[in-house]
Amino acid sequence: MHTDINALFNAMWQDYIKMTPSAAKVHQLLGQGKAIINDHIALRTFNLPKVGLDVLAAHFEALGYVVCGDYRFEQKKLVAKHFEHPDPTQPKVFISELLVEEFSPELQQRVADLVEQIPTQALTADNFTYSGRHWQLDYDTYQALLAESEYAAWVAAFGYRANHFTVSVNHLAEFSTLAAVNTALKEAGFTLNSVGGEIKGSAEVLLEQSSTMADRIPVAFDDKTVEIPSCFYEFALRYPKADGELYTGFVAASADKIFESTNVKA
Ligand code: OOG
Ligand code: NI
Repeated sequence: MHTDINALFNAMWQDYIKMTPSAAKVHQLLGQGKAIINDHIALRTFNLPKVGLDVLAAHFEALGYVVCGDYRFEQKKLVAKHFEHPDPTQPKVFISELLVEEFSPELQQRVADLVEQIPTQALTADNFTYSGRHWQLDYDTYQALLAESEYAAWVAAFGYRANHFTVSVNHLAEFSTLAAVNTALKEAGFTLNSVGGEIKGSAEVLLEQSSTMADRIPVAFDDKTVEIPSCFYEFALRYPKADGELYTGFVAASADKIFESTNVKA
């Protein structure tokens, strides 16, 4: 496990921008050359004991992160938790896991076959949270997973890495509303996730979020290389609670739609 929080996030960012060619352009557009504060990053996994949410969380808990909220997504058959660091300038971490047992026996078997291939020592290695996939995967298996769960297919194809970074709009010098951020992104040619509207949430729930649709990159399956959705960029604007401090949680109804930023089918 990493002992240096900045080293961990730098390595995760380097991996993320390889998966997300548009991220560097978005970064330049919104930051105008200045540093950008990340609101949060997110990771995905399957809930099998070997590699469940807790296994990923351990890499962040070792650096001082503590669990601060949990969330359930009935329809997508997912649960998630979010973690915060005592230093509020460090990104929050949102980790979800697929409830594998709620799917068909065929999906359960396919996922078990993937997870079994992860070498045990990889799970605690420094680089696990940006190590990608640890298994063979043919295109038919990807398609079979996709038929039941976009999420399962994404994890199978991309494995363990940040599926998005999130710009803290509160900290941007040039933009003060999420609508202004969205307009700048669209004018620059980026496609936003419009599921349930471009802005998810509101001042009333203390959090507004938007995201790009994931980039598409060529992914090497065992039998062929195919362009599929990889990772996306998110934008978050937080509002103060009654005590004046910014809300630090997530909003399940909004998160439910952010997950769809990696959908293959519109
Ligand atoms: C996570 C989706 C939820 C948020 O900020 O609400 C989320 C994912 O796509 O893995 O990131
Ligand atoms: Ni997010």
